[in-house]
Amino acid sequence: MALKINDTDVLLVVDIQNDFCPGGSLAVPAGDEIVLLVNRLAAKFQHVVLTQDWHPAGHSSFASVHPGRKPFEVVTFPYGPQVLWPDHCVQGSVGAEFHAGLDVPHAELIIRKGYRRAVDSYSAFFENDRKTPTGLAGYLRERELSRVFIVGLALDFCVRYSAEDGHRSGFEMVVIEEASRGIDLDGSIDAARRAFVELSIPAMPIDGIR
Ligand code: VGL
Ligand code: ZN
Repeated sequence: MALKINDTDVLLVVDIQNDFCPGGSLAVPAGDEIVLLVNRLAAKFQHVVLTQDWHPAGHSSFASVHPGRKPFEVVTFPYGPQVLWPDHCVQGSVGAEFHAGLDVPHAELIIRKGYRRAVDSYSAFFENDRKTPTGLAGYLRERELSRVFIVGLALDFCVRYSAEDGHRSGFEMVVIEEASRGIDLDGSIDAARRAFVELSIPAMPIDGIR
C-alpha cells in the first residue's frame, strides 16, 4: 500500500519537546531518534501542525503536587483515571521547547495543550475530560484538511489519544509508528496498537508515503 500526499492531508507532529527526549524529565526511550525522520517526512507535506505540551507550574497531573504520591501512579480525577507524571513541559521552560533538531519551518499551527491546571490533555483534539475541545477539529475543518497523519511522542499517550479522538471526530487518521516512540507503562504500547486496530486506524510505514 502506498499513499500519495495531497493538499488536503496534514501531518500532526505530537510533542517533540526536550522533556520527552533523553535527558528530559519525562524522557521517552529513544524519543530523539525520530527527529530527523519527522523532518524528512514533514518536507513531503504542504500542511503541518505541531502540538506542544504546555503545563502551568504545579499542574494537577504532576505527582509533586499530590502529597505521598509518586510519578507513574494512577489516581482518580473528577473526569476519571489519571497517571501522575514527573513535572514536565512547564510553560516557558527549556524542557517545554521543541527539540533543537526539529526543523519544520512550514508548520502552520502550534496547538498548545494541558494549560488548564485541573485538566490534563493528551489528545490534540480534546482534553482528558474527553469533552473540552482544543479547537483543532474546527481548524482542520475550516481549512478543509481531512486526512491526518500522526507522528511523535508518546505513541501510547498523546499520539494514541489524538488518533482516537481524531477518528471519532470524523477525520481519516493514519499513524506512522516508525516516526513515533512510546513510554510503555504496563503494556501501554500494545494497548495503543490494539486500540488502532479496533478503530481500523492504519499504521503506515514511512516508505509507503510518497
Ligand atoms: C504526554 C504524558 C504527559 C505525551 C504528555 O506527550 O504523550 N505524556 N504529558
Ligand atoms: Zn503533559
